[in-house]
Amino acid sequence: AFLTNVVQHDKFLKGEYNTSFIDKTPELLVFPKQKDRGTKMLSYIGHTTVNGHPGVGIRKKPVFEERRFPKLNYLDPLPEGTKQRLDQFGAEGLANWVKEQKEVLLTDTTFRDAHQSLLATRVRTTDLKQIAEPTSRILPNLFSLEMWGGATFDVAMRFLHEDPWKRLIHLREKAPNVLFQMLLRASNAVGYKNYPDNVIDEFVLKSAQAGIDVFRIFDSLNWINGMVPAIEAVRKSGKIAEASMCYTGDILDPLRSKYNLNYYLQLGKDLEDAGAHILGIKDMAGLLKPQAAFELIQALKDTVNIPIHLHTHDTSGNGIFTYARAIDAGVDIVDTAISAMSGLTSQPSMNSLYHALSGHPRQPQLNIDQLESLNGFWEDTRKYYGAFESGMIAPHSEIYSHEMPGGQYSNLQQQAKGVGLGDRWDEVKAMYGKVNKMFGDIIKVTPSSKVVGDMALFMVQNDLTEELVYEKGDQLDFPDSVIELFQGHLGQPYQGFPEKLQEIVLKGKESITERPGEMLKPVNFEGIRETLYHKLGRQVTSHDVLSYSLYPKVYLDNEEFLGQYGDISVLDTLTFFYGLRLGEEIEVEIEQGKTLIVKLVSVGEPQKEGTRVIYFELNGQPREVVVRDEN
Ligand code: 3PY
Ligand code: ZN
Repeated sequence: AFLTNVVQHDKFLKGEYNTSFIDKTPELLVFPKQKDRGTKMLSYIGHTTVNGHPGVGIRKKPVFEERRFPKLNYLDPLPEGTKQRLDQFGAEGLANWVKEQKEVLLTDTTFRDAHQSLLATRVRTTDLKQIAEPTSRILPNLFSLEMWGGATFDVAMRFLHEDPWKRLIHLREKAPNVLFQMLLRASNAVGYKNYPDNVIDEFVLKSAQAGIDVFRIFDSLNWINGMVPAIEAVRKSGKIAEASMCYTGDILDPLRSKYNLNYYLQLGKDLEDAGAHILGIKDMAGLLKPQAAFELIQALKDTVNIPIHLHTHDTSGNGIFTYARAIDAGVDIVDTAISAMSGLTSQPSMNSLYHALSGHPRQPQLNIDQLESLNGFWEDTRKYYGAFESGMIAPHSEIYSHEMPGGQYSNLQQQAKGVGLGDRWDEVKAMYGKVNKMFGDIIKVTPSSKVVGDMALFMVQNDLTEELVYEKGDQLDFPDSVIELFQGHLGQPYQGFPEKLQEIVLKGKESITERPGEMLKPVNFEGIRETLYHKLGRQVTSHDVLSYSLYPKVYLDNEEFLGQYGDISVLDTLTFFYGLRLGEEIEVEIEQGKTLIVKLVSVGEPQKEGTRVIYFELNGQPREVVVRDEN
């Protein structure tokens, strides 16, 4: 075990050791506790069978047909793709190659934004891992696969009890030919607040080393100052900085002149000057209308020299039309999702776009029959996550008035239910639009969108109108997130905060106009490593240190959970969410070549102390676990 600890140690692997390595590295002498993985797993399955899964509740475990997998020749060599091109020609070389392509290039968001927007980010690594290689064989011509970042990082730890870094590393092994893309919220990294600059630097570096190639960087107020450290960190790592402008409003509406064409052209220029290799247009709510897309892209093409990558959400149902016009105007790359994971709050369908461009000189190159076979897997897999569907079943053109991002809609709906406003959802949506105006018409995207949502809930809950907020403001206890926004802790909005409201919200509290990351004390990574090492009694990796730096409580809560139940990422998705049916038997591969056979035999009656005994067979031997009945 000692030798294993040595050769697997981060510093050993990086060659950072000398003869005092063993003396100065006490964790080498910490040996993993002999855990009974079987019992822990049975406890999880027993607990889930009896109490259900958070957000799923106790439901009958559904029965589905075997999932369909694409039939491919897996012995054929994997075709090369954009990843090899980046490795060979570097970020600038790749950006130039993109500009030379006649066909429009595609990003597939199925592994990130599509499920963040449709299924509350709940798709698990095991499912992604199973379809990663077929994806990389069927779609080697993709520009990129967006598969990390945004909300996937915290949801992985918080709700899926996974290590987000392992997802990245495992997928990289399975799909080594296509660029991996992540969504980085600039100074907010993959969180909801500004972090010190050294956290951003370290996070970018480690993400690049673990397999991210394209960083889509945005600031939730389109504040360039807030984006510069992230852009610089990405450039230093040798990877692609796709600096993005978030699109809001409507450049075609003369009554909404704050974010007009000139605003976006200036922003595009500023992002190019700040070092972007690619310019992203992040239309997070799906507000960019077809004619506006044409005019915006055409004008940007005349303004910047770097390729343009367009992202939209299909909430209104106009996504394909918007892309068609953007493609006519010369956009280089667009974001799509596999059909079964597309549409509505997700991205437009890749399959549909392919057909829509029949006969068009810029139709992308892809094998549509194979793409349909990939779609079969996603049609089947989406059903596993049925409990997380938002309920939106048809195009939602109201989006043009409330402007809520695709990824926020179902979340805010849940939040509203949580505070007893489920039956006033229409009011909440209308209030969201009003709050936007009160805040001076701000960019709404994580995390600024969350603040607008918090304020809308607060106002509906307290029966407040805009007038009442101004009248009674000194007696109101505004949500913390609202106070922090007006203090400047998320950065500065274009044309500043509305002064009157800022005064009412802050009640004399200080506000800043400097960049928050500059003022925050750098995080002491070595200190965290020590603390975690003592707390967890195991070797701590630089990935652990970063996860903790971004989300200390979520990280530690998950560690505690894993201590109790072990690594449950190895369970199949239906068992993970629903537990087992009486008499059901499953095989679980807990590590390569090591399989447990688990059968649920019976569930005991509730005991006086609120527990139940659950009877299993584990590899044919009877085993019992006691679980708390929380019903
Ligand atoms: C995120 O930040 O997670 C988003 O998807 C914003 O659109
Ligand atoms: Zn998005």
